[in-house]
Amino acid sequence: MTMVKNQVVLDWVNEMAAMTKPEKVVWVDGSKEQLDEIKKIALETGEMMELNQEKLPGCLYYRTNPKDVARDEKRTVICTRNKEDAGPTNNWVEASEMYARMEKLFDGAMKGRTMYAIPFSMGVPGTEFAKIGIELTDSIYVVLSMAIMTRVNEKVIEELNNGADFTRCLHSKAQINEQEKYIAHFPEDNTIWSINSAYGGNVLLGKKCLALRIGSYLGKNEGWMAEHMLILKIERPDGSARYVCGAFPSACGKTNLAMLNPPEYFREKGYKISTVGDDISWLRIGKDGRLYAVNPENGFFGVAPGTSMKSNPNAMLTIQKDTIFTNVARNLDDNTVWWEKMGVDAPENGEDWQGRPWNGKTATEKGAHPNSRFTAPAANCPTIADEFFTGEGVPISAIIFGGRRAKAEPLVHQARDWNHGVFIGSAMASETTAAANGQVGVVRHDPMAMLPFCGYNMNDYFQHWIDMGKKMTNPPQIFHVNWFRTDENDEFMWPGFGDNLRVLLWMLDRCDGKAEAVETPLGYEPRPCDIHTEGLDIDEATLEKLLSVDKEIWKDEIKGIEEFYEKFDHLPKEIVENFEILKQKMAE
Ligand code: OXD
Ligand code: MN
Repeated sequence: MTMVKNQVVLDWVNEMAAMTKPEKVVWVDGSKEQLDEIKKIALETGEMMELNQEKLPGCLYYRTNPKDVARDEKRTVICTRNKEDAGPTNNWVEASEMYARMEKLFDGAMKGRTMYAIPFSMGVPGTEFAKIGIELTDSIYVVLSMAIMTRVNEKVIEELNNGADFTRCLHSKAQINEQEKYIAHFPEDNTIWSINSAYGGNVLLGKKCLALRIGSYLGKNEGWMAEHMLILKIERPDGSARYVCGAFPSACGKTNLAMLNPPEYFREKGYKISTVGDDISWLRIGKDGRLYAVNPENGFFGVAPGTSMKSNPNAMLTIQKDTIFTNVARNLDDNTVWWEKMGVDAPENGEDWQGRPWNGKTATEKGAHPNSRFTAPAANCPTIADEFFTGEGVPISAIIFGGRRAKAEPLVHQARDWNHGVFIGSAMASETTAAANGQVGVVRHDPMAMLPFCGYNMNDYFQHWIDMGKKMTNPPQIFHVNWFRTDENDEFMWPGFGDNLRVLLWMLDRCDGKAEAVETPLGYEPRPCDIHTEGLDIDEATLEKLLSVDKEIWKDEIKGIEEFYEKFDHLPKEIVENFEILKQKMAE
């Protein structure tokens, strides 16, 4: 193994070890031999379990503490010197106060344990987009998950030895004490400290913590963007390839859209969809004035329930090997996994996500936790795009915002220009689902789907969007979609899933200046005849309804946006202007 020689790195690791007091420190180089050794330890101690190696080769099972099953936004903190720099949407504790509080918790937290030091790269090491981090952790689940979700290899160590800067990530599961759990970000020090959790979103520090919260802060200072967006490649029969990014709050079908399977009619014609990313985009302006995106991750950390051969066959095929399953149910007959809406019968001889005997035929409680997950290598995905592996950035034609809206939002609309699109993103909202918190249909504003992930003052984040637009000579077109519009009987009017390609094709034609549109108060919309409906059983009246904008409903929408904006004391004037235009148009 290449040794880490960078003295800055070694000093930091020694300092963290002096505080957390592990029995020993093990550097992780990502080699299969070493990961196999580490895996063996997790199986011996019972930290993880091996699944059926014939049916699910290389797959492991992991369970978290029942109180530690999701990202904990209340315990997630942005720690800056001044409160103003964390802004109105983040929890804030003054940085030195938080260090002092957490130093007490980290003191001796790894006693009797091994500290693993994981040098990792978000993005392909050596590319313009890549950023390096080192995560120190006492959890083997974290080691094995980081080896899937990020790039852990000798190249990263070489970069560090050449003096590369890095994000200092420290994690200890400590005692999983929920009263003393913190996921703390110190953007001014390029540092993340996480303690008392072992759930992925709180402890795989490359993902939400580095790639979004710290990433968005670095992007603001360095002139790029870190966004909660999937990246999709669409190839058309004429040989043209186009790339789009999409930002959606959770439970709005982001992973499904990223792995979309074209309807048969389009497949036969030669349309092809490939996946570049399903959750995070890093975006930079190219020399040609266009916006380029990479997916900085190396794997998928997806929600299992609802994933089936029908809803997302590509995800199902991705998770057949080398995958870690967390908090799903197990079938004890053949030591495989199961979850709700998997599309196969529930096991009678099963175990639920908490390890209790569970009979899927008679059970009244769920077998899998609603936020149970799979952690799978992106390379397993049958639709993964070649560009994912180069890490070079793909030119983005369109940015799509979306939410779950029963009535207010039409199937699709296009922003008049970049600034109007930034307004649309800043005002976007989604209705909560029963699965999420029991209150159905509560509208929650979530600008650019970044509310829990923006690592600095969101006023300034909006300004950064406006400023990026000014620097681009050929910016992406911005669209808003809503796959979830319902009719008088509360039935979805749009089929969704693969058929969403039909809407994407209109967008791409708009980007190419080839499709018609009509102007509405919200922007540009297709006429029903502009949407390809070949092979789809939908009538024009339904399409009309899907595309309609109800000014009465928008009176409340506008009130909702106004209330939401009260938080922000220095919204960019371009956003305020576009809101005024909307209000005028809705009043006409
Ligand atoms: C999320 C996730 O919570 O991707 O957004 O896990
Ligand atoms: Mn996400």
